[in-house]
Amino acid sequence: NMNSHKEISIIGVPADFGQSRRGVDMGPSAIRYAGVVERIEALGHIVRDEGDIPVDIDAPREVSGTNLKNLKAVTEGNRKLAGKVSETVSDGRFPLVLGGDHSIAIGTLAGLNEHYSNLGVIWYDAHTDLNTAETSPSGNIHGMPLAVAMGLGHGDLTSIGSGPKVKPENIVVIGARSIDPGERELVKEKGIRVYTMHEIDRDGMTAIMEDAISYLEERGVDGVHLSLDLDGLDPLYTPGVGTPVQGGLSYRESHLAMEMLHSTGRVTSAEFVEVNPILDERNKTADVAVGLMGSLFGETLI
Ligand code: B3U
Ligand code: MN
Ligand code: MN
Repeated sequence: NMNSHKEISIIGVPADFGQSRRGVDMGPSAIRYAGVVERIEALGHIVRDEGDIPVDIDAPREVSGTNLKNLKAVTEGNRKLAGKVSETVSDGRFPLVLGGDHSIAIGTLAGLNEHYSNLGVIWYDAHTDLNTAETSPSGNIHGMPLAVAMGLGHGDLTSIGSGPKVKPENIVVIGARSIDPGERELVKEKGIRVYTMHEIDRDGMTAIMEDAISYLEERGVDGVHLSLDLDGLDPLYTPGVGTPVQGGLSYRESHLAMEMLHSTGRVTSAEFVEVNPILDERNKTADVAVGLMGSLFGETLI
């Protein structure tokens, strides 16, 4: 539709420091190869590919002596990303961030925080990403970004940008089915709205999305960020992810969710993360990611 054209900046983040499987740094390339620019331009939007945030992919890996792997590299990359995201919003453009592993959400949310005082966040993921160094079973920072955004975790990470980036009551998680004990406690303690696969199976995606959207509207959010981890979908549809979890969201549920988000007109930024072309089958996961972006930006069947 001609009245809702957006100016969209694509920001690639070729970083894999938040987890232990190499290859997710090639996610932005795989998503570009799958035709992201053309797909979104075809909807009438003005798309500018800003290229990639400079990431030192050859930085040495920190494997021992810390329960926060590659803390320095994750921190540096996220500082740069936060600056770029903030600049993009200043220019009146919609930031569309391509990962990279999910630790990059730390930088995206830090950048957005410069512009929103009551941001809503939709976290589409098999995991809740609410670990801290104390609760993490892996030391992988990609399992921590939502906690960091609430101001919980290592000071190097929480101090990117200023203050907490999102209020716990402004978060909705969709698709969770692998939740660590410390994360479960945090969900209860902070009252985070988590729609697990149980609720989605029981009520259906339509009801879940209607509930999620009206929940955020009742919170009076001044923007909505979609953080979509491709492992939220079932590995049948998105096998190219580092930590696949069976029993996930379907291709059809996910498109429906994106279409419903589009029709709210409220989404102000998005990121698509964890596409790992090394683990993928013929770029299937990147293709699915680009299809979901199409629906998010207004593609319809007729
Ligand atoms: N919760 C586990 C596993 C995990 C989190 N995010 C992903 N995997 N992609 C952890 O390591 O924190
Ligand atoms: Mn995940
Ligand atoms: Mn994640």
